[in-house]
Amino acid sequence: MSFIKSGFCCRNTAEVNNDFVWGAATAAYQIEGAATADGRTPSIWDTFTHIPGKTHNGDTGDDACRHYELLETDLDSMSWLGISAYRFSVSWSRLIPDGDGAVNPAGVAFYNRLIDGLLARGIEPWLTMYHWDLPQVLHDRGGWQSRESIDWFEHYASTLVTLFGDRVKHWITINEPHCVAWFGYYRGWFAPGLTDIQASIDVSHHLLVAHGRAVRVVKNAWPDALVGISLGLTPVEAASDSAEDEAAARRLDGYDLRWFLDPLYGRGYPADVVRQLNITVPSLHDDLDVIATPTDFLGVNYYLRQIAAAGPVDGFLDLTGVDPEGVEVTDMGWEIYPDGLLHLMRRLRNDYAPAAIYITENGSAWPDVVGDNGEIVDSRRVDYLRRHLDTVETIKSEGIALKGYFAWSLLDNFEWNSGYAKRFGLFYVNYDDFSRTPKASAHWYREHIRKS
Ligand code: IFM
Repeated sequence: MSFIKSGFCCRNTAEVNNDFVWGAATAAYQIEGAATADGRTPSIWDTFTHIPGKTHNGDTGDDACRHYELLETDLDSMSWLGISAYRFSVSWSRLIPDGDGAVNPAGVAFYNRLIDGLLARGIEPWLTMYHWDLPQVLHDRGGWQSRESIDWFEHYASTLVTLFGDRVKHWITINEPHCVAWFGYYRGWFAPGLTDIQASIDVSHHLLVAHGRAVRVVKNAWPDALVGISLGLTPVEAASDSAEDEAAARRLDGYDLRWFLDPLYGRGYPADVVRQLNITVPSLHDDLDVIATPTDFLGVNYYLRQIAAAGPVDGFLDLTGVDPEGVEVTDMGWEIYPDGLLHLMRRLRNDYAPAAIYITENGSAWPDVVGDNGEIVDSRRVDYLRRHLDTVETIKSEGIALKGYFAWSLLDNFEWNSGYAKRFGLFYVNYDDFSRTPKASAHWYREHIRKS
């Protein structure tokens, strides 16, 4: 294993880092592996990835990065990196194999080892409750399309808070609900692979209500704990200043951003989007109040911007996405656009005024190669990081309540339908022997944290 064995330092990161949180993030299905070990049952992603043709190369998360097995190694990597916080998600079906019943002692033991191992190294655990891996047994009972999912999630959140709330003080309820709902239930790209617009709307609503219930669970049990949601926010710009393109951009903005932000911040669902989609918002009960339960922070996952033009390509949205010409893109084909992060933050402050903001994901995929000397010189990732962290400084200088930054990702991992072909990690994972090697970007980020 090529990972540095020394470097296990325990400096007081909060003191060194002026309270700005420097972190790295991962998600359970993308790194854990051990898909059938110790009582874990399948999630919808296990099912989906085993359907031929759903992922690049037929890749699955069966082994992923073997993090379940290599936990200590990964904890040591984090310690070496000098991060003050680690954002991870819990595999619901590892913790509660039948979805809403008894806990699995082996699952509890694993997450206890993780949380205790972080705290022993002076790293704050940031726990994401749901990063897309619904237990298959619950999907078979109606899944997120069923209103019952709200109760299942509340039970799951209560279980997490009871088990780990004495040590976990930072909670993220749901990661990127638009990916779950839009990509999983309308586009069909993600698990469970449905293509039904009304189903996707119902799912988005149940996710948001489930989020609100979970916020209440956390705050009732631990009033001092901080809780929020992580939204994937990809700002939209119009391809030109024509009225048609501006209107197309507004439609996409409504669907991708305002659909989630507006109800979370007490404005209900945006009426223009309801009209445009020609859908029925599920019956509401007191749901809008629950969704708008105050949170301590908004998690922002930022990667790129989108450019929209009027056009018939995207069915009900009546628009077409435009790839800007002559711009630098990552291995995902995503434009590198740090200014978009600044514009987004200004808008969030002006339109929604979150109590605090954390960038809970930001990073880039590149076709990394191991050099003859064993080094991975990922200069383009370093440049991406540097430019986005310069932007972070600008954002802070404008007085926006940005309190932390989590690099996506700690290590290369299973990139959903792109399988293992896309590498986002600060640490290179050799998928033959599962060794980890810090890339140049890990060295750069480490130094950046040290100097901050
Ligand atoms: O890998 C994903 C992550 O799971 C959610 N946000 C975007 C990342 C990169 O695609």
